[in-house]
Amino acid sequence: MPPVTENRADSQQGFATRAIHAGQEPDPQTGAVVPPIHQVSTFKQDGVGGLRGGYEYSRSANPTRTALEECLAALEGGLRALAFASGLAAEDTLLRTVLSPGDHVVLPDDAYGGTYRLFARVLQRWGVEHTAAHMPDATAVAAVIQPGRTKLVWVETPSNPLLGVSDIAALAAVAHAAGALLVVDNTFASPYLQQPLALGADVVVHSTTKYLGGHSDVVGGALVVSDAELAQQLVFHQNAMGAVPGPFDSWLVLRGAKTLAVRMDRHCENARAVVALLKDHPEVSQVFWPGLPEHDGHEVAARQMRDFGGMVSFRVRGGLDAALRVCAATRIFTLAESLGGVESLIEHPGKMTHASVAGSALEVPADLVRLSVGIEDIEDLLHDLEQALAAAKG
Ligand code: P1T
Repeated sequence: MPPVTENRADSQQGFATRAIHAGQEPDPQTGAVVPPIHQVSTFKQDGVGGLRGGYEYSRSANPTRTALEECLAALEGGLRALAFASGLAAEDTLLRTVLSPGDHVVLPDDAYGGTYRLFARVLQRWGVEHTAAHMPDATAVAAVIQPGRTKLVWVETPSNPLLGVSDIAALAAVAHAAGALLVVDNTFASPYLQQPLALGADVVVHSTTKYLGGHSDVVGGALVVSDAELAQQLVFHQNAMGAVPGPFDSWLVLRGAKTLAVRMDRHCENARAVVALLKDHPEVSQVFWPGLPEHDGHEVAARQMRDFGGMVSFRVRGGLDAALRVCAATRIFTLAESLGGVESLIEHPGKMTHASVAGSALEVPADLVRLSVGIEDIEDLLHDLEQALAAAKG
């Protein structure tokens, strides 16, 4: 396994330059300007232990995955990134690296349903306890910390699906005062809009399935850290647990990441226009988007994010059935789970992505609809939403 090295990207470069070049020098043998897909499981040794490029077996490390990991570390301003087969695989590896039976974690009261399910249905059986807290309120988080037992504070900001915004620096202070790690799931913002490590977070988690991949054609995950010792522990567990992405999936995420900056700008711009339509629409009772001045977390978001993102949720005045009718009526917004791709998606969190949190502190309103606003022509998106909202009345 190659040693953990500081990422080689020049941290002085701008974001878009790093996205296109970090970890992606032209291939030294052929000059190929894009890193090759090293579709290989094992590497010839020149005598036992004589590794040519530091690679021995692709679960431990693979050059295409290394390229992705170096790029992700550069984008988050971290020391080391690790790529995984999915966002949940990244989460599981992190949790079983840093937690032991008897430990306690603070979880958000708004988060991706699958993340909650991992804690409530899997880790709990291994003796890890959790308490859900309202993460935008750092005082409420401090109040549920169990001194000596709480090892980790987990936050999504913006959160899925209610777009809550939490103050990363404030939560880092609360977690660190208790000797706990602060983990930030940065999936909704992407590293282009928000850099949690610079704000004091210890670990950044990504579902690279979303904005980083950006084209709804790959499932992947990542962890990014600044601390060398934690990096070493994670590298060990990544190999020991084995939930790694293949070379082609690594290559797809890397290809997607190159255009993250321009895509995110357009996602944000389109979301802004979608919110303007929804806000005054008679069938809509509430709109969730951190860019709205009346949003509880607007000031924090304006401080810690570059822009407000492409995810928008709203409540439909007519309740559950009306919300389901809207979801069924769009023509350009595709009814599907997931988010962050170039195409616009619509979904009903209560019955889809967040069905697993029904009855828990994370249960979402039945009349809630979530949009992943894509980068199509905005006139077409607005027209589609207008006609779908007309279906709300039935
Ligand atoms: O799906 P996967 O790559 O395993 O990532 C899980 C995950 C982690 N964190 C956040 C904030 C997420 O939104 C997700 C996945 N979310 C969806 C599939 C969804 O539609 O919300």
